[in-house]
Amino acid sequence: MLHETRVIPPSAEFAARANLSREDYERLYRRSLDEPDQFWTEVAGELAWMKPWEQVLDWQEPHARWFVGGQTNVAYNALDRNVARGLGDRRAIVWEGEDGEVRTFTYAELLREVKKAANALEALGVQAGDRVTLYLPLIPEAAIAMLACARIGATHSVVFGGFSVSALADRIRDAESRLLITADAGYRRGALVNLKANADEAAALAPCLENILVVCRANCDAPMQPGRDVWWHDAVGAAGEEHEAAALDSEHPLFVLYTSGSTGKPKGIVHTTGGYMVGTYLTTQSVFDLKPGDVYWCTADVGWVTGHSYSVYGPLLNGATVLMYEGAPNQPDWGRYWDLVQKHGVTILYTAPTAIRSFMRQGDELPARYDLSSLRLLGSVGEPINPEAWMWYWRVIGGERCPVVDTWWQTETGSIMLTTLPGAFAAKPGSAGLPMFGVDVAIMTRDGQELGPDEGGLLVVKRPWPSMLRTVYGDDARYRKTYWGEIPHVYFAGDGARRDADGYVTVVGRVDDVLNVSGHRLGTMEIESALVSHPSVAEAAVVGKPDAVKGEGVVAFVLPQLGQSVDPAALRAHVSREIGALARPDAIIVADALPKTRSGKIMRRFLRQIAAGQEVQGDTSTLEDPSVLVRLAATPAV
Ligand code: 6R9
Repeated sequence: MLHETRVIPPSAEFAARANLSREDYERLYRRSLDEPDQFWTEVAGELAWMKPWEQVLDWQEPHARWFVGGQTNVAYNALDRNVARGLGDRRAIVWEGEDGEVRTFTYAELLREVKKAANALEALGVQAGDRVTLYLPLIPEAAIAMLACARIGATHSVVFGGFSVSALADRIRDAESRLLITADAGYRRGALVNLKANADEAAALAPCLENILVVCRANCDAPMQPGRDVWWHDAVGAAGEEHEAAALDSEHPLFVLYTSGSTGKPKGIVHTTGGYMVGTYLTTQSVFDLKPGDVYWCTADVGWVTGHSYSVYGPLLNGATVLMYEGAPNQPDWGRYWDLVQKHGVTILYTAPTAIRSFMRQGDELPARYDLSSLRLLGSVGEPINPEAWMWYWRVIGGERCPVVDTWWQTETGSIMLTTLPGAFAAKPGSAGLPMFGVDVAIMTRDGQELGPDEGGLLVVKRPWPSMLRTVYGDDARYRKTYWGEIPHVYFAGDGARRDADGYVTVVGRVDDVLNVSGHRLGTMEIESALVSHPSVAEAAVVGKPDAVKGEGVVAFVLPQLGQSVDPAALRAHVSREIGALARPDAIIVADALPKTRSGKIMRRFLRQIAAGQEVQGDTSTLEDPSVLVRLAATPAV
């Protein structure tokens, strides 16, 4: 990646029709930094407000309030506003199940469903400010439930359907949710995942839960606990079709989304109403060059931030037609995405490098069997994309006709922060690119020195932006410390990066103990806690190792309890149960000791080298017993 020199400009055709040119970007970007109040007033003014704001930004480091005093509603802006401007008959969501079932909702139909769901939530006693946890497959009801929460001012907390009982229970408890919305089951690679059974177990661990609303996705014979459990089709089916969206303060919490950090407990990232709405609205429109008639597909599940901002809120705020696909990319085979593109005439595709690398492994023949000529723009998100995968995506999927936008951002940033606008700039494969409007980034050293071109350092943001996180749920001290306490007066992203002479930023990966496995963030500490909670394990250290498809794989070094032996299959199953299958170790190395300093700190740096099969390099003199490294390197993984 260091030697990547290719530069891929957009085709003349694409550039000629693009919403934003290079001159537009330069003018608007300068304005967004020099006259931020005017810039954001214009953008936010394109959306509907029930009460205008008095002040664009109130910044009391590290706390920002945007569009202060204003009142609005994100669901109103995504639905009622679009229906009012004549888009009622436009398709809002086209959904395809893994089993091939298709359901379509126009904007008018989606609005009706969301109003009914909002009434049903209120009938269950949910009020503005309450938290509602969602644990659902990727079905239309997931978007409907999110929007219904937003409509009444309930703060949603979506937990990815692949998470385990204990991960779900932790998140319900941390958010103190009164209501859980789940489904009887979901389809994954042809099999049924029994979400309701997990929900029941989690409910037993989370006394704050009062009700469970259950969508029937599979066969509807899930056991229901009278007085607590309610079928979605009963509650929503019986609800009225009239509902007025709540006028919510601009800083009203829209959602909490849990993400892994460098310590054991996942953080509940809090996003609020006005700023998040404006940020996702503007970035979706400009980065994806949205036009009427586009069929836009972001493959992310709503369990992740990408699914929040770019499968639901951003595109619907723009009146786009969104494709949603429930299942796995290889069900029934690796041609499924290309079949979906062909069948639904997808024009914009936004997916992750890990998926692209999996497709690449299957060869060029499979995509060649499908008509992909509807595509006009491709996007990538979730982890650094290696130039080879970028080129393959551009050549084989995009037919050398579609620009590829690599987009860097985070759960915390709420919306895209770095990219090259597709019609405005040439892309440099492997480099995320230039800052979005209002985003003021720099590369710094740990002690806050700004670095020059091509110098590697830490990626920071120097001023607040509308869709930034506001706090960590229930732990503002952690918010201050993690994001604004590492380097004084700047937002610390936790990523290493460098910027070239043209201003393009290349993000190289995390600098903390966070792994990026198939685009999903996992804390090494989280996995270690899961491992040591197994009776056979005394101690564990987890590191990442480069993986050709997943980006990073999970390697666990485990020390057995005295007199016990470690069963790798049982340990993997245990991690799946504790966190979810995505955290299952790829390799387990059973050790008789871990490399520790005299003060007892595990030197993960050396473990990373061993995991990657490299020679151990660096100063081992601080280790209590350097011979541990030799033994570990000679131990085969199981
Ligand atoms: C949106 C999302 C955030 C972390 C982030 C970084 C990595 C995401 C990237 C990228 C390089 C890109 N990351 N996009 N690295 N290039 N285009 O993925 O949010 O799940 O919170 O992950 O993912 O390391 O810090 P989230």
